[in-house]
Formats: sequence, structure tokens, C-alpha cells
Amino acid sequence: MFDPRSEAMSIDERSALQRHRLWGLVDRLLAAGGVQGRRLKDAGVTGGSDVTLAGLARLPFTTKQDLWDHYPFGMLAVPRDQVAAVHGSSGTRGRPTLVAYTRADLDLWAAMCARSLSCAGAVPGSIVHNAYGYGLFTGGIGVHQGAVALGATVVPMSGGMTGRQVQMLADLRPDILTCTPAYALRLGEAVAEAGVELHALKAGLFGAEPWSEELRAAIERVLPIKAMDIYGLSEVIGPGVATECLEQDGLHVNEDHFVVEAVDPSSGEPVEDGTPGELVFTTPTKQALPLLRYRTGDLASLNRRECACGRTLVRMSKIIGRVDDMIVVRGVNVYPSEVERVLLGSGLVAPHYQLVVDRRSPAVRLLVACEALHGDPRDELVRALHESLGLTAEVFTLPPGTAPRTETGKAVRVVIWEDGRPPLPGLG
Ligand code: DLL
Repeated sequence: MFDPRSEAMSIDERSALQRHRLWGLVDRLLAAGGVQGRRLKDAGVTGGSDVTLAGLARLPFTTKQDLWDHYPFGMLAVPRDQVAAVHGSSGTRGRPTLVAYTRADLDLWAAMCARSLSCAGAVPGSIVHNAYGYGLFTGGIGVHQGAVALGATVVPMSGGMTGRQVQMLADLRPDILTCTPAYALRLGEAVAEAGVELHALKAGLFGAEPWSEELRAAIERVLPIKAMDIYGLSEVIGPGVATECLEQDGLHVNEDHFVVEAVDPSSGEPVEDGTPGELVFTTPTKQALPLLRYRTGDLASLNRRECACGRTLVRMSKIIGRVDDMIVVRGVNVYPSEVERVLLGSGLVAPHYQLVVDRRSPAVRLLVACEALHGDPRDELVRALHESLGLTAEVFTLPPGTAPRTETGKAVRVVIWEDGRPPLPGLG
């Protein structure tokens, strides 16, 4: 563990710490006088000491819309000149979400990413090949700073230029690989094509997009590693919010800094542990952009059982999907990750695929484009998708190597076909 004192502290001690920090957050939000402070006042909160952990669920939510409405700096809780960096996400809806960090926030972020790396087995002296994109996106720079804080050697590759990545993997012999899961697959393919053996590589820390257990198995087949999940979002801090430990059984949420709740996406009411809900985060220790009950749109369940790794931090399941990513096909609701699970679990197709939602007519069609490993898997996949998801999809096979591969950024699993030519050749 990077910080055993915090990661393995007793539940009671952590609750006391959270409560104390939450008071401080509420006082800072009230003093900053922005939208979050005004909502607290409207809810009758006059100071931090009015708030308890148990009462958190009664406080107002904050949403992405708030960040957009006060873009770019309207939600700062510190003077602008104390902002040491900005980052953000291009967002799935095309609108950037910008976030700000003070120097202390950057230190916190580095410590959180150092925890993540050590969750995956990295130690001081490890070589971390970091193929998350560098720039406004938080993946590259976040993991980079975490590797430095841990005392590891970071190789700042960023995404793309796959040939160069393979050469660096072969020459520098990293033990840890960090990138999106889709790019890990692409790298695995390229490493095999180049005939390179990666004997030193032990683990990968993959995130920034949803990926199923079946994709994990596919990555572990093409790369000689344990593939671990890392979750985060720019608004909360970036990568380092939650990470799987080597037990690979849920992601430990750094809840001493990011208090997590799971709520029913429609009613906003808390759901029981073990029940999937929308993740909501409160960031009691962040300075520049502290958030009270931020609704992520990400669906997962929480689990407070003990973990064999010794961390006492609550675990979240892998992300099931986003509230707004659900595909509705003729009344059947399905998340892309569920389709991925069936496709890859069948063993009939390569782990590269594309879903196309054909909305050219009111009878929406779901087209699944994939690469067959052998024979013609279409009928069997249509049957398997129908059996597990209750969904009638049309399956198309593409020639090997032609399903879109992700080289940079997040994998785009679903494209919408509104009109005109098919988004992929061969789709009818
Ligand atoms: O993707 C931060 C990050 C970078 C996390 C590198 C992990 C590794 P954003 O660009 O703001 O930040 O996108 C955040 O990505 O709300 C989720 O919908 C999705 N996401 C992030 N990690 C995971 C994951 C970064 N492990 C949004 N599994 C989040 C599923 C993930 N979805």
C-alpha cells in the first residue's frame, strides 16, 4: 500500500475523519458563496457543524450542468490565481468540462494515483509505461504524477504511434502498463505482430472507459499481465478515485478524500449496498473545485465487505454503464458493456467490435459488427444476445483486422446511424 495508515484505517476512525472533513467542506462552500453554497443555505445549512455523514443524503446534488453553466471558472472556491492547473474532458456530448486544481489538489491527485499504481503492484523503482493521452485529459498527467510520487520511473508515451510504443516496451522492459483497455488490446496485438516478448511486464492499470470481465480475459490473453481496473473522472480529480487491488474483486474507493454514495438514478434516493445505482461523490479535501454530492452518471454497486488485501476502503463494482449510454432498441434497454460481455464471452469473435444504432426509421435496429475468429458466428451470436439480453440484434462480420481499433482517446463503442451511408462498410 502507498499509504497504509489511510488505506487500512478502521472504519470508525475513517468515519470520524470524513465527518470532520465534511464540516470543513461545507464551511468552505458557504464562504465561497457560489451555487453550491447558495443551495446549502437554501437547504437550511448555516455551517459545517449542521451536517453529519448520515445526513449527507439530504444535502443538494451538484451536476455536470452546474459546471457547464458556470464555465470556465464560476465554481472556483479559491481565487483564480491560486489555480495551478486546469484539466478536463472533451465529454461524450461534445461540450468540454473544465476542472481546476490548486498545488495542494495536484499533490492530492498524485498521492491518489500513487495509491492506484501500488494497488496494481507497482513499487518504488517500477517502470511505468504510461500510454494514457497527455494534455487536458486527466489520464496521462494524472498517472504520470502518481508514478513520480510513488518513486517509480515513468515513461510518458501518451497514446498513439503504436510502433514506437512497442519498441519502448521491448527496450525499457516496464513492469506496469497504463492505458485504456481498448488500447491495451491494440498494443497486445502489435506486440505479437512484432514478435516481441514482454517478460518484465506484470500488471496493467486500465480505465477511462467501461470494460467487461470478458475484455479483461481478452487482454490477459494477449499480454502477460494482470489487468486491473482504475476509475475516475475529471470533475472528482481524474484517475485515482478508485482502483482494483490484486484480488480483482471490486475497486477500492479512496473514500477518505472522495465520499461515495450510490443512488437511484430516477429518484436520487440512496440504494442498498450491492444494488447498482448512480455513483455520487463528495470531495471534502479538494480546494479549487470542491464538489458536494456530484452526480457522475456512472452506474455501479458498493460493497463494504472486508477485502483480503487489507484495505478497509469501500469497494465499487466495475462500472456497468452510464445512465445516458443505455441503448433502447424497440423497448429493450441494454448497456454496451452487456453486449460486449456476450460477444467476447462466446469465444467466437475477436475482442474488437463496434455497435451501430440504426435510427433511420422509427423501428430502431442494433447492428453488431465484429471479426469472426473462425467460421460464421452470426446465427449463434444472434441467439446468444437474444438469450442473455432479450434483444434482437443483427450481427455483421468484418474481415479480420478491419473493426475499428482505438489508438488514442477513449474507445467509441456505439455509433448512431441517423441518415446517409452506413458508418461501417458492409452494414445494410
Ligand atoms: O477518464 C479519468 C481516468 C483516466 C480514469 C484514466 C481512469 C484512467 P474523464 O475523461 O473525465 O476522466 O471521464 C470520466 O469516464 O465518468 C466514466 O463514465 C468513464 N470511466 C472512467 N474510468 C472508468 C472505468 C477519466 N474504469 C468518465 N470504467 C467517467 C468505466 C470509466 N468507465
